[in-house]
Amino acid sequence: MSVPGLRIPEEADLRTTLRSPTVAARVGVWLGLCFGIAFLTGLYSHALQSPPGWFTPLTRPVWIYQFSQGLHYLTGVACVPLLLVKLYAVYPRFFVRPPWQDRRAMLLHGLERGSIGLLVAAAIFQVASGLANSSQWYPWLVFSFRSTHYAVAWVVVGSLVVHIAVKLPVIRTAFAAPVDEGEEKSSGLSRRGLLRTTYVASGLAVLSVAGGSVPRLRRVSVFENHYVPGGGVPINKTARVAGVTAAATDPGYVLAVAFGDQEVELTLADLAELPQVTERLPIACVEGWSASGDWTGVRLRDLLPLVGAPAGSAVLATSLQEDGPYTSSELAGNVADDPLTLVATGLDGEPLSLDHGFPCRLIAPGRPGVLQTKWLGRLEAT
Ligand SMILES: Nc1nc2c(c(=O)[nH]1)N[C@H]1C(S)=C(S)[C@@H](COP(=O)(O)O)O[C@H]1N2
Ligand SMILES: [Mo]
Repeated sequence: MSVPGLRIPEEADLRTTLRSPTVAARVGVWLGLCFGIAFLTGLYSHALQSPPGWFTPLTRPVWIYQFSQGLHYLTGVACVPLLLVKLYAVYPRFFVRPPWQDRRAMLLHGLERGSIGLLVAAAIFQVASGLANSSQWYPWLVFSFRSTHYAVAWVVVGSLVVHIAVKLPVIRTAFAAPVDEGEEKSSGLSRRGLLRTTYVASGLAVLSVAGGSVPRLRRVSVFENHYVPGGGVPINKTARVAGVTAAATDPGYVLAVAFGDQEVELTLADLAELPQVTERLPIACVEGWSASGDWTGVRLRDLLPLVGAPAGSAVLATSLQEDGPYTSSELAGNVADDPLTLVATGLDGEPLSLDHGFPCRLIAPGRPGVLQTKWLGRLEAT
């Protein structure tokens, strides 16, 4: 039955010079590159937060995680215009009529459609969930952001590999001819024009948020809100929101340091008597901003001998904060032993503020912000 005047369009009805493999393939290359970089940097970030047994975190250069996570975030943001234009260029394919008559062709068709459906859904999910997370909008009521974003990353990469393999002949043909081949002179947008607009849009999208890590770009980064007027390290979660104000300002505060059944309790005065160092280190939040500060405090490795823990022991750092996802973090042996890994009590020449982790917080090179535990209560060597 068909309704007069109402007909499901066919692919050929929707093809235009812009909605063509020529455009799709070119945008696809950039999209593949951005997804590839986001995938690798994402794997690295995930490994730091859920380290497999064989994994040793890198601590030099000190900005290695700031760099890799900055790339992760910015390539993800660059994907927004690229993905939209890519979908625009290929959507006529959505209306391809299945080859019902031929069972073999039907099977292949189904596989191809299935893998593309998976790829499109997974790619949209990655970009959307990453953006939501970076804007601290957490509609993650039923699933955890990190484990889901990680799992779906594998779906993207798997279906992308299949997609590229299947489309290789189309991609080859698309690149064999000049961009404007077969294009009639018209007053409308040309393929070159669309491609240029897409790349400019991606560049602008990156600039609109890059100020979260690149101070010079602050003034153009209209979507970046982690900027502290006058400079300095932003505050991710305040003591009030974390519910630690009472515990952190308790005059009886002590930092417990333990190894096996050995334990010492250090007051702030005890900490102040140990050798002090000041090091410039970045905080690089997984959510896409980073900032460096001059952190003053005691080297973590100088605390271990107080409880007889051998150099190179791994350390579990626990916050005074009771609930929340970041109340403790583990330091691999090489990180705990690093001379730049500090129990900080000062930032930028001032005593550490309550919101930055007073009485003391962890700061170490090459670590995701989520592992730079604030309001330390206990350090346990293992
Ligand atoms: N106890 C505790 N430590 C924490 C957090 C937290 O919520 N609770 N947030 C972490 C995150 S996500 C980041 S990015 C850094 C930010 O440190 P800052 O607020 O001093 O910039 O602290 C980390 N340490
Ligand atoms: Mo963070």
